[in-house]
Amino acid sequence: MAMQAVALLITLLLATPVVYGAQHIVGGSSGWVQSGDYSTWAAGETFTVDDTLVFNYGSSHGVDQVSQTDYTNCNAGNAIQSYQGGSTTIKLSNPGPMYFMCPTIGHCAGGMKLAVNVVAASTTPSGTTPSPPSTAPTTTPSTTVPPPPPPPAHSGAATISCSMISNLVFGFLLLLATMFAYMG
Ligand SMILES: [Cu+2]
Repeated sequence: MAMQAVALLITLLLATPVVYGAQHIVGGSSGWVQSGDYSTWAAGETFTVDDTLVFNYGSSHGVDQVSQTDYTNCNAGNAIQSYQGGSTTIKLSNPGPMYFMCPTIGHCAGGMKLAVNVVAASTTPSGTTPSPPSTAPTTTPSTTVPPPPPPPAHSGAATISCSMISNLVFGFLLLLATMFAYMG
């Protein structure tokens, strides 16, 4: 029973996905489209530093990273970054809000805009918890390995005790000889 529980725990630990940089496919299988509802989509996701946003879209669309004001006003005129090409991967390098919109006229106003709030990796328990178990097992064996060194010290101690014993034996023989000399 206990073994089974341990085996189950190990299986669960191994099965836990490593959360180093999750990929968020914007809009899921629908992708980055004109009819998308990206505030609802973003609300269901947790964006952590080192995660990536993947925009998949048709040729009539694009991805502009914009300021909060430009996001609100659907202004693509001051884009921080502009992307085209149908597939754009953006790494979320820093915590804080990020705003995106489609620069095609009318698309942003129609809802083709995305706001994400990127959180630091340490503040999300779901992102941090899985990693310690993977490092803990590697640290435990390394602390158990060192013990081997003792042998040389032991042989040294053996040499010392040998010479001490021979000294003791020699001293004892001397004592015996002296005693016999007195008795004789
Ligand atoms: Cu568009």
